[in-house]
Amino acid sequence: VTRDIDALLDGFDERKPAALARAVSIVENRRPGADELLARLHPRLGRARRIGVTGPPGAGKSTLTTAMAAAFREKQETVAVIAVDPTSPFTGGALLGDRIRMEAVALDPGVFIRSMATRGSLGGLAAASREASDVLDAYGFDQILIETVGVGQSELDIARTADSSIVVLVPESGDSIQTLKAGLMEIADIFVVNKADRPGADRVRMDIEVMLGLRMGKTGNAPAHHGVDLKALGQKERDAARDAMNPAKAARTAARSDATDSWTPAVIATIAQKSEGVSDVLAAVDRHFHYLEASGTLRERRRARLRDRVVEVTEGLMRGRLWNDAATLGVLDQRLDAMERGETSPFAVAHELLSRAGATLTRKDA
Ligand SMILES: Nc1nc2c(ncn2[C@@H]2O[C@H](COP(=O)(O)OP(=O)(O)O)[C@@H](O)[C@H]2O)c(=O)[nH]1
Ligand SMILES: [Mg+2]
Repeated sequence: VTRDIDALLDGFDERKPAALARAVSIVENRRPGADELLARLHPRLGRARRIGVTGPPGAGKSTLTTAMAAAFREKQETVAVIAVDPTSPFTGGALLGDRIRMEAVALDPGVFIRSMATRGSLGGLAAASREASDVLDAYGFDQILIETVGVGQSELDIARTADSSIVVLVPESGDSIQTLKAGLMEIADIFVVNKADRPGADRVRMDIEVMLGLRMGKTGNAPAHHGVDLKALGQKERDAARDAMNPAKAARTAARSDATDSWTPAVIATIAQKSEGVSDVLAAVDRHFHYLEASGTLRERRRARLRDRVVEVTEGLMRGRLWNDAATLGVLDQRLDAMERGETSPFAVAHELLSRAGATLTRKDA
């Protein structure tokens, strides 16, 4: 296995697409050697920007992702796209549509596209998309776009592996408030109101801005609302006070500021089908990345991700080693009689298993 991985890494150095495709498949399908491959790739991580694109089905995520990929390419940046769509397996019409639309950019060697359908648990999908992102990062892609349907906890987990999260809504999201309550509000670094060619886009944009403004007010980012004597203030303070009474405007102003101590999501209208507004989305992504770097949030987020990763891997290793260990299972079975008679308890046995597990848990071969 190690020799195979050496060959793969050589392929990475020579930027061979076949090596990339193989490496992605190995981690996606958790084939033997996946852990060693990821371990060897680790020193190469950290260059790519990971951008999540999340939102309800049909909002235009794939269309926007494709338009963003094309826009990045115009700036000579390489782009990888991971489309995670548990609601539509490969045979589904929606995904077929995605693939046809994406074909235009797919012929470009500076673009890599991989669809991941649900296989086993959604939790596994989050891990697979994150590890695939690691491989793409190590290979040297500038931008990694991760499309996921924002409908449940696991999809939010996928979104959380991104540096910047874009939440896509549409005018028809009369349920937009509902969507936002479902956790999307918390993960959104940038809101896109797509299908702005349809009526109601302004309304949705305003709703989001009001909500952002109210949230800012609550967390104390905006000046107090009450008892402000406008005449006693300078122009700047007067503007700030007026903004405070108008949450939507306050949010718009804050979203444009270069402050690095806080981030207020930009709300951008797009017609993804015609690539309208897409350059604004890219500019917002750039500004967000600048904020992440300048505020130290990027480093914080990446360190938190490393920490989570170690916890997750450790738990997986412990579980696998313990329950695949014949001696451990033997002791467990031996204690059944005593537990049945009430002479010992599951808790006491659990402690016993753990205290004799040291060598099992730390052995290197497993
Ligand atoms: N009118 C309009 N339709 C759009 C726009 N963007 C995407 N669509 C259409 O909306 C449908 C769903 O788009 P898709 O990108 O597959 O959505 P996803 O499920 O969020 O990935 C497709 O028929 C697109 O052509 C837009 O800006 N305006
Ligand atoms: Mg899609």
